[in-house]
Amino acid sequence: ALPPPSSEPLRDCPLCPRLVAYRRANQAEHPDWFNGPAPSFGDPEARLLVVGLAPGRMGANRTGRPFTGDYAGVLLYETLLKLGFARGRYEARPDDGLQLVDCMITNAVRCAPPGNKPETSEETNCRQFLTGTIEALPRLKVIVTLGDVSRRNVLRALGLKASAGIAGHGSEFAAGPYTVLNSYHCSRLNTNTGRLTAPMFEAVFERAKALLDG
Ligand code: DU
Ligand code: SF4
Repeated sequence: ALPPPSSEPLRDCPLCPRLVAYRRANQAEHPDWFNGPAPSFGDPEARLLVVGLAPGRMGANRTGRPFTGDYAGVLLYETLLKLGFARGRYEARPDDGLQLVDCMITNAVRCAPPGNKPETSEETNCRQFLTGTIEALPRLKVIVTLGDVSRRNVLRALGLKASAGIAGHGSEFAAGPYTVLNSYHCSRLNTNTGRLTAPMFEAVFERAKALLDG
């Protein structure tokens, strides 16, 4: 039998040449930044997995923790704190002591893509680590997907077709042994335009909580 897929890429993962070049350029310009594949963050016993798109250049790519320092992280971490999926305080630094509770956060693509836009081949290359992350969580029940790239990659990481899910904010469907809850991505663009409001985002995590408590 094949070994299980790895949940974490190598620190200098070579699989996506365009993203490797971007990491190197960022490293040359900002040697004090993380500039690598952002590892998953959270509770290894999590029943809830949150899957983002990819690190922001000046956010997770700088700090090394998903959504940390990204504008999107403010709403995400404040919502997790409010619902009890995190404790402590989010201060946009990886050493702020914030702890996730019954929750883990990862990204469909682990390296920052130029313009926040990964190419399809990069999603494909990185999907093995998403599969590995899912398989490494023994208690996992609910997956929150942030945006459509996340939704499609989670389905494919589970060996399903992207069409097996339902697009759009608030959709809910079974995917293998898990329930997927889909949300619009909590990016600055979506929150500034009102496409995604804080109550809309909270409702997704309230539903996750109800599924886990039920
Ligand atoms: O524009 P912004 O809200 O600062 O977020 C940048 C961009 O990266 C946005 O599309 C959210 C996304 N993102 C993510 O998917 N995962 C992360 O860990 C950090 C940021
Ligand atoms: Fe490797 Fe994923 Fe980074 Fe591509 S995006 S280089 S597969 S860690």
